Amino acid sequence: MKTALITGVTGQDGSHLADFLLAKGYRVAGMVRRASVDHHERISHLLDRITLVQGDLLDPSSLVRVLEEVRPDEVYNLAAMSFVPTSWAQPVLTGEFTALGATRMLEAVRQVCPTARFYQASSSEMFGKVREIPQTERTPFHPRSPYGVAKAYAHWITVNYRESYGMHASSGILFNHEGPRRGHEFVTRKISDAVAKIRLGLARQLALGNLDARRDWGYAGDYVEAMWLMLQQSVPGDYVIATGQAHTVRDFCRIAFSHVGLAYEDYVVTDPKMLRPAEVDSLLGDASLAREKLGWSPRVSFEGLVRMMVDSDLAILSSRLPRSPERA
Ligand code: NAP
Ligand code: F7E
Repeated sequence: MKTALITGVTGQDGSHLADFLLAKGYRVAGMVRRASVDHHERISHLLDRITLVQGDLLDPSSLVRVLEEVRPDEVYNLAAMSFVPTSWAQPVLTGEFTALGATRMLEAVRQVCPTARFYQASSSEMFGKVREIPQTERTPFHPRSPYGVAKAYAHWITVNYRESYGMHASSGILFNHEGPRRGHEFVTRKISDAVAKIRLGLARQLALGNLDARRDWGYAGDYVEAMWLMLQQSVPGDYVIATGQAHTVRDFCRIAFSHVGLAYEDYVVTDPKMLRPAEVDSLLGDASLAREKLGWSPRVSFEGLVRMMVDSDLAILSSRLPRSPERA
């Protein structure tokens, strides 16, 4: 039985990856940071099957202790400050978590379990103001936010540890991936939640920023398989993971609202406060390398993803509504 350590296990991807690895027969440990109130909603269904260990990317000694305790065969470094707008509000902390956090983790692995295989959660945000379309593993980076800059650092330090120490360290350059477990601040979940609220009479309007931003959106459940596949290769490497199709925020709204029989134009308003100091206008990934070398391809379509998210939010909100006398 292999042992995997997941940092960021309470996040969207960490919870999907834990599901995936448990189904593969792994012993799974998840690193969590201390909070005054536990927020384990995404992993509540598997708390009796995984081990939680306390550690923080800011504290190197905690990482060493976690690795000594877990002794993992595979380390998935998913923890980060992952919300792009917050990275302008907290640029230094973003660098500490998202950039230096990766170095602290790599250094701890090098000291405690240097033969463990390491996965770094790199991001399409590193391409930013894109130099070519579509983006591949060879496309130069031009990040447009403190988050993107921090991820570019973390990406290159992973390459550097591979080249300096011969570590089995790989990066997945993942394009946006979503699903019912996505945080509410990200645009897709913000839309699916608002659509459900409007359909149920709980809200009247949805305020968004740039409706013309274009993203290559996939399903998170499909993308965690690619992370695992990278660590099963005899040779480590870097892989773009994407669907190869881009859609605008407006497209997402149109499909989400029409799924419940509404027209988005009647509800969506734009709010300049949601615009970013520097926007990533358009991202489109080419995952040919992952398809050829890993045998990976996405399963869920864009339309399927939008419908899945709206249906999930409708179910969540409906279950919280007071029951009418005739339904009781
Ligand atoms: P997420 O839902 O925001 O989860 C982030 C996780 O990181 C949470 O578990 C959080 O713990 C943890 N974390 C943050 N700071 C930490 C610290 N100092 N020490 C320990 N843990 C810390 O993010 P996600 O969508 O699952 O993304 C997973 C990773 O992939 C992130 O690195 C993200 O930047 C990257 N990525 C995501 C996408 C995407 O589209 N989702 C695309 C490319 C790359 P708490 O619960 O305690 O806050
Ligand atoms: O924005 C536009 C916004 O916040 C997508 C993270 O997982 O993926 C994610 O980063 C687009 C942007 O994700 C609103 O301007 C319009 O162009 O959902 P998002 P993101 O910034 O692409 C990458 C790959 C990561 O690595 C990150 O960790 O949507 N947009 N109106 C809006 N965005 C938000 N959040 N809210 C709006 O109201």
